[in-house]
Amino acid sequence: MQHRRDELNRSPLLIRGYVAGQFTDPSGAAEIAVIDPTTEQRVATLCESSADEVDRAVVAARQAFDAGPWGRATVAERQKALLAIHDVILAHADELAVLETINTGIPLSQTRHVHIPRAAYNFRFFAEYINQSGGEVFTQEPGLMSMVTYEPIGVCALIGPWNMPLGLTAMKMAGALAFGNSCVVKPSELTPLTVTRVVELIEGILPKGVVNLVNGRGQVTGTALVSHPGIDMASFTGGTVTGAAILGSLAKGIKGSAMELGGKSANIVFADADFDQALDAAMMSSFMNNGQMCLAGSRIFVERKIADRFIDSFTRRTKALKIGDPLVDGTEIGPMINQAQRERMARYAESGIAEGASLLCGGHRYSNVNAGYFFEPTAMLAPSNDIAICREEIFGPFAALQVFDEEEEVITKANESEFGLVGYVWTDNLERAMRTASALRTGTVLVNTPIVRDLRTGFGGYKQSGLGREGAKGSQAMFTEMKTTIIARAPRTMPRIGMAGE
Ligand code: TXE
Repeated sequence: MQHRRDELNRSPLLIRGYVAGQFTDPSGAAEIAVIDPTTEQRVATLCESSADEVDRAVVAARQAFDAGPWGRATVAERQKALLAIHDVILAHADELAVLETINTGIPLSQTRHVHIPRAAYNFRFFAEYINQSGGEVFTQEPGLMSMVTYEPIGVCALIGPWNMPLGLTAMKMAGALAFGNSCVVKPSELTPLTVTRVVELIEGILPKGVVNLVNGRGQVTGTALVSHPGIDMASFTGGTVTGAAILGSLAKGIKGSAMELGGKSANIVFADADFDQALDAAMMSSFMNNGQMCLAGSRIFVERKIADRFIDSFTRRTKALKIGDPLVDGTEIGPMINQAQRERMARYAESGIAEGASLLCGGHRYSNVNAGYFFEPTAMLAPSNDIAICREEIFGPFAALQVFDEEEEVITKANESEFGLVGYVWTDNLERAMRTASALRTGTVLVNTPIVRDLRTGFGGYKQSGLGREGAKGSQAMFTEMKTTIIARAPRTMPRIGMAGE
């Protein structure tokens, strides 16, 4: 693995666009260094797709959709292609996991066992789903039939984030392709390595122009893509501010949108919960993925009766997290994606202290390394829910703990958020679990379990956490147009107007 990093340092990859079945000519493109956040060394050079290249990608996707065979392919043909993509990702799983870890700083144990298998499974899931899903038929009266069918929406702009680059982008690609669309994919400019490699690996599986790739910054390539009149919808995962800007562009063309945005998820631990399970899960949902997860349960509410013990154990375990090179076995926390994210952590630690929170551990740049954007895993005890560390998405290894006394009080506090992505509840009392789950204003509630993703269910958020849901029916709603066809099977009785002219 280290040899792969050395190799990339010696000869960085060239990241280009892919349009109508060909990697694009990078001459004249603005070049952006893609950095390994562990070493701060360049591992690739991204040749930015200009507005012109974006235009060519959208036109290629349009032509593939309007005139090509994919939108008309049979279910069996689409299944075959999706399963081939699944297989090719799994066949290259080790290579992709190492690339993902080098590019993101996320520990290899997680990219290898979670990100890459999940990326592959998305394609398999949708291959199976399209075999089972269908439309609906209603009869209003004898002789009249209403038929609802789901048809591909057309050209989908798929914009991915940097915190799970392949897994989250693959979810969008699998859904869009399964329902017969063509797409233009734009990975984050910080983490284009694995998506670009997969586009290379799947060459030949799909007709030309069905999958196109553009690479570049949000303000350049991203803006050109979401404001292009030739797209039919955009599916975006990323920050809420960026999501709002994209919605503004889409609104001008009345285009469809699906937004998976930020979160500030509450993790409520009642005193009757299984203490060890709740603690293990609180650690996981605060620090997995280096804490850079939209679904992080990093706003932890602990009932007073167990608060001292819980906070003490949580702090000791946070201090003991193994920080280091994410390629090395046993590393639990790697670097932040870039310097800006590391500085953001430090600013939140300072703001927490200024607003009266106590620092339990961490709070500073981790300096026991020669390079890399490392930050100490941090836990703070907050005096109230109103301060920035309890309100804003921090997106790093940073937990804000609060103590509560009453069920009603904690539900109110959990819902006092602009976000509504996930809620975690830990209790042994079934009625309380049901009450709390139904009171939480979030798209997903997890009771006595850390995150579990079941693709048959929808994932997405209430409030500023997004629009739409990813997974089975949610993805179908996102990537299809619902068409109603009403058919008369017998002559209709209707008022005969204008008969004076007869
Ligand atoms: O991501 P952005 P950023 C949150 C997290 C983080 C914050 C900012 O809190 O600190 O967002 O992160 C593309 N038109 N999340 O700025 O901007 C961009 O190129 C079209 C939550 O790094 O959201 C990239 O491909 N595209 C999150 C993608 O949007 C644009 C995951 C995401 O970038 C664009 C990541 C534009 N105007 C960050 N501007 C989650 N929900 O999981 C940017 N992009």
